[in-house]
Amino acid sequence: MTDKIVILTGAGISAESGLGTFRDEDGLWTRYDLEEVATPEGFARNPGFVHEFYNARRANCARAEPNAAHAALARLERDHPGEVVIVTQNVDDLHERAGATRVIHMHGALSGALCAACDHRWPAPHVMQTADPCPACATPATRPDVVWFGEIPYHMDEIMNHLATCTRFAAIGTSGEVYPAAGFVQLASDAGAHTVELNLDPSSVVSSFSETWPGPATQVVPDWVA
Ligand code: BJW
Repeated sequence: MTDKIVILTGAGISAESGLGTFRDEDGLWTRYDLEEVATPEGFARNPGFVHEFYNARRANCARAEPNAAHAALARLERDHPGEVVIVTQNVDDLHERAGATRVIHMHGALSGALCAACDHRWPAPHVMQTADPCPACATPATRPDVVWFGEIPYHMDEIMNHLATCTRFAAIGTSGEVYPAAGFVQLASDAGAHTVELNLDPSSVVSSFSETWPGPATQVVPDWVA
């Protein structure tokens, strides 16, 4: 039987590339109120502030480079053709820039713009403003194409199919605080997969995993892949 390896990644995998996590001591949610920058209601209240937040994140992402953990996963995919799928909660593009090709962005991407009026999508400019008109319907309702609290994550049917048929599941650099991603380990386990957590600190769902590899992603992921 061939392996199917589903890898869930979170902010921790990009931390050593200089992109902040959300819930760590110096994380984004210690400096920003998530209700204001990561909900549709917050965006409706103050779209300019939300655009500033994401414009800064887009600029940071452009400056960041993939690290040894991203590279190790790209190598795993190359060495096991057709067996590896990366489901990332991250909105950066560091997996792709490291060479991974099968990447599902369940929380969207900084590189995308979305029209809140007609759902048209297009590549985001470096600096976005609410007044930017949608190229399809001309409504000035431009928003980042990311998934906020209360919105439905992208590609859920495809992800559920992968989880139901995987033989191995790994979660890397994610706190297990946000659903539905935090529930994936249980779904993979129910499907009979061997499950591994690779994280700096134990996540909220660590007890659901068969095995844990504690440590920074740039050290533990290359070792796990080897
Ligand atoms: C390292 C490291 C190093 C650091 N090496 N590791 C009650 C119960 C259950 C669910 C809910 C509930 N109330 C509400 C909900 C639903 C809600 C939710 O989960 N809320 C919780 C707060 C309770 N979820 C939603 O609303 C989601 N939608 C939804 O559920 O729709 C319903 C539905 C689902 C499915 C089918 C049909 C319907 C949407 C969630 C959207 C989350 N959006 C954000 C923002 C995205 C855009 C952006 O980036 O700005 O996504 S919030 C933020 O959290 C972001 C992340 O992707 C997400 C997860 O964070 P992550 O990646 O885990 O980061 P951290 O900071 O939390 O953790 C980092 C980890 O790395 C730590 O563990 C560190 O130790 C580790 N680390 N350095 C290795 N060097």
